[in-house]
Amino acid sequence: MKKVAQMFIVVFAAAFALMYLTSYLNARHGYSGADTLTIYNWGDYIDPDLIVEFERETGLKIIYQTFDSNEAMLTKISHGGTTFDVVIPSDYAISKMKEQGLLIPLDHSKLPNAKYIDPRFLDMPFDDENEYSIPYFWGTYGIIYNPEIINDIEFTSWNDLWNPSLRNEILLIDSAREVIGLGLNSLCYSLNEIDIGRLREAKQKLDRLTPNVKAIVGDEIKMLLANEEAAIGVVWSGDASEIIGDNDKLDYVIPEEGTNVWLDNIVIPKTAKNVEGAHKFINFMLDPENAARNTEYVGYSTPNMKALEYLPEEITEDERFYPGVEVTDTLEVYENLGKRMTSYYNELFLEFKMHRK
Ligand code: N2P
Repeated sequence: MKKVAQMFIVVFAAAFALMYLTSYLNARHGYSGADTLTIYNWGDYIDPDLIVEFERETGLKIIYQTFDSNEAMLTKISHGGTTFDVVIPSDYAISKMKEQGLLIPLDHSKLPNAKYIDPRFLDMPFDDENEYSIPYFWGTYGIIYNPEIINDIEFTSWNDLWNPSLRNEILLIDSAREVIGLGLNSLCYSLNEIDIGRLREAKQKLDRLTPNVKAIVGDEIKMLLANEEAAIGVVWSGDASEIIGDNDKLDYVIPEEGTNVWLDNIVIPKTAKNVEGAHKFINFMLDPENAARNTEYVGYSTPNMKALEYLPEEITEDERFYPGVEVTDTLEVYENLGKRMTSYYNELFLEFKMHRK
């Protein structure tokens, strides 16, 4: 009898532990189901009012988590143990996710609002016919600077960043592809360079930028630059537009050697538990009025043609943030460089960060 009681206690304890573990994982990894929708997005990349409205409209509860680089997002998703329903990766990351079988094809019959997307952003090489992805925001990567602090320097080139008078004045985004990319671009090499000699040369050149680098940071870069904590930032265009919205003394330039033009897209990962809800969410974000509100809030450039009609001209006619095809055609899109090269870029970036210490 005693044995039966002991067994009962063990079984009870195990069941309790399992229940506890499940609820812990639910909270930590955003496990979702039919009445929830788990979204994994870049930080500061959606108007929170739209989330509330979507919840009200559909009765779904949104669980929201953020990442700050494609690499961090890829690591988390490919390690498994998450059930995100909607994710917003960039171009080359989508090609990697496809390669790893991490995406579910979209059901376009459930996305009638996709017709508002500018065809210029459709059928991209990383996802022919938009089988898996729908454009969300796009932009460039360049230099934002405060002319009042740096008075006589006129920024036109990546190489202007190396000017010795800019000691401790530059903020960089904590992202491998971007920082290694600026080293490569300053040498007029491709952003998709795979030649080890050229990559090492770019890294050595970046090491020489170290005295001018004040910090390597995340989304706080916007607040730091708007508050004039540094004179220069190397940022994504949408962040620049938001910073300039807060402090119009600053200006943004696409350096003459060229830069990256990127496109972030909404996808549904393989592990999604609410594919129906994910389609509803994508279609909701594609609604032109919602897309326009999201654009005004986030500050990035919308690929939604119809949304442009709801936005003030001072936004849509600003060529710093809505450059024409004649400019974007000269810029480079990141390619998926494969596992080994990606690790090599990450390694170089880590070495560069160590060099600063
Ligand atoms: C938003 C970052 C956008 C990333 N904070 C550009 N791909």
